[in-house]
Amino acid sequence: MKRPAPRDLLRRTRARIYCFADTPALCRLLLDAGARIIQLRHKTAGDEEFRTIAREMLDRVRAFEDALLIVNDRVEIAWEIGADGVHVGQKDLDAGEVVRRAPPGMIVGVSARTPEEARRAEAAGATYIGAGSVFPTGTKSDARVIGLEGLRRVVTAVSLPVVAIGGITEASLREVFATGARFCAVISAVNQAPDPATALQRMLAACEHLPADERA
Ligand code: TZP
Ligand code: MG
Repeated sequence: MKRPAPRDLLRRTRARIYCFADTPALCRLLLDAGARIIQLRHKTAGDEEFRTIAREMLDRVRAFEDALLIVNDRVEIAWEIGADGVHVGQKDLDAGEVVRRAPPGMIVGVSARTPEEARRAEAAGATYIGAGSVFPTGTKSDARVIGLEGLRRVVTAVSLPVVAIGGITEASLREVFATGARFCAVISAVNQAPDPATALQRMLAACEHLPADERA
């Protein structure tokens, strides 16, 4: 059967924790634990190393018919390897240009801290908005905190699904999803946990008991 377009898979995905990996091994571990959205985020690798990691991660992701690989920042590599999506920040490429150049059906995620940025990204044709940092985080040194209220304002400003990010832990999932966010993006609370697979499984299970948001 033909694989649905990445955007359709994103709309349907029930695993509401958006994960990050910078190695194929971590990618596989997260997929095996139930992740269905993996972002390759690697700030320091050169393009050659990044391309190799991306290809290997895509191999792992393709072992699951409903899993998605989203590439952070390096859109050319994402297109070259046939990734499911790209994610760009406000300081990266222009969202409209990325949307115009992306293959049909590809996911284009755009970071936004304010309702204005979110509306602009929606008008440019983004597939989802990444909004944060919701809480203080040690993972991104230049992250500015928007809080739950800031997140709620972004959620209300657009009809796109919103991926909340920044300092989210198992304990804060309920209040973050209560803003109407569709996914929670989590780096340290999973990847730096003593047992990442168990940490992710606990978070995915916690999501199952929260009210479903049908915005996506
Ligand atoms: N963008 C805003 S906050 C952040 C990014 C990439 C880091 C999120 O990491 P953590 O460890 O889940 O706070
Ligand atoms: Mg970026």
